[in-house]
Amino acid sequence: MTAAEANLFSVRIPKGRELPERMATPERAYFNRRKFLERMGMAAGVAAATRVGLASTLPSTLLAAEETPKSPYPAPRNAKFTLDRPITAEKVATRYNNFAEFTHQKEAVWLLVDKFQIEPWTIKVRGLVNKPQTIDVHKLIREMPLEERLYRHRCIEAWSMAVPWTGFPFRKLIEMVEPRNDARYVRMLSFYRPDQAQGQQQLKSWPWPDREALTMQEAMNDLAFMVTGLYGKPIPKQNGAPIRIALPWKYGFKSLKSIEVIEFTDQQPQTFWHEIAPTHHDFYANVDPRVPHPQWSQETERDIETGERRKTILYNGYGDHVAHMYARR
Ligand SMILES: Nc1nc2c(c(=O)[nH]1)N[C@H]1C(S)=C(S)[C@@H](COP(=O)(O)O)O[C@H]1N2
Ligand SMILES: [Mo]
Repeated sequence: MTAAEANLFSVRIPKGRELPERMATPERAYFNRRKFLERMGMAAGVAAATRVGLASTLPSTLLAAEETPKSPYPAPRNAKFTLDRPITAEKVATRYNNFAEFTHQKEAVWLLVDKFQIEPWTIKVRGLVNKPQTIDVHKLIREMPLEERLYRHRCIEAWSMAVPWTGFPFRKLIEMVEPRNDARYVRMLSFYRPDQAQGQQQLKSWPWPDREALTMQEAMNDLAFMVTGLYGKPIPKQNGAPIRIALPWKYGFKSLKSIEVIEFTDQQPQTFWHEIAPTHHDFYANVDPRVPHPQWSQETERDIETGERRKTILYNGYGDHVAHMYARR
């Protein structure tokens, strides 16, 4: 046996399940296994073994590690979507959240998500489609063309931010499952896990899971964006990991987080906030400064980073993309 071979067989091969916790989490998407192997002095061993025809005797875990695809983050930015204000600081946007499943205290959501399990995660697609299916979210991320988009976000509570989401057009997923001609609405459901989300334990009488819906035309609009990343990294739990939607022309409550089910229907679905408080949340919920909330004006909004107030714009400034859909209502 040569020195290289001896070296190879004396190395302890890390098996997948023996990986430290930090590599077994979604952050493994960042983790460059090739570099890891190099640091361990193993890549050289693999190369040497291949040269001397030993590859077939190598443990398959080692070869599989060589083939692990690299992280899709950060994805290329789509230059079509520009902002009229600075990007909100990452620390602000990831520590000021609306996520009732955990708490109503916006500053505390990020501290309460530890027990929330996002691995594994599947999306069940059902209803009026030719190809109903259950999709693994990692598979979806690998197969969809990821891009980064800078979007404004406007909450019905009159706060706003501007962030770089990473994801893919909702339309791409819809085309994949082939909706039938009688599909007129798309309904999305989030999770119900009171053991992992203390807000669901406390608000027992609420109609969980949170759910939202769009017309087919809205869902197919170029702006409707399925989000899997934020600030060039996998999206944090508090912002809706592992997959949420961003609908920047609508009030924030329509942008459902942590989506588990997508369902195609022919009837307009009942939605979560509409059911809780119908007078405050209409089905469309398009940002409109002329229509006040029952308790406050919607004419201005507050930037969550600077505290600055600015004028709210119809459709949150996205009229060029969406106004045509509402012209004859
Ligand atoms: N599942 C779920 N999705 C949700 C919510 C929620 O409570 N639960 N809140 C909504 C509201 S009101 C807003 S403003 C945005 C906030 O997203 P952010 O915390 O990433 O800023 O998420 C929306 N999606
Ligand atoms: Mo919101």
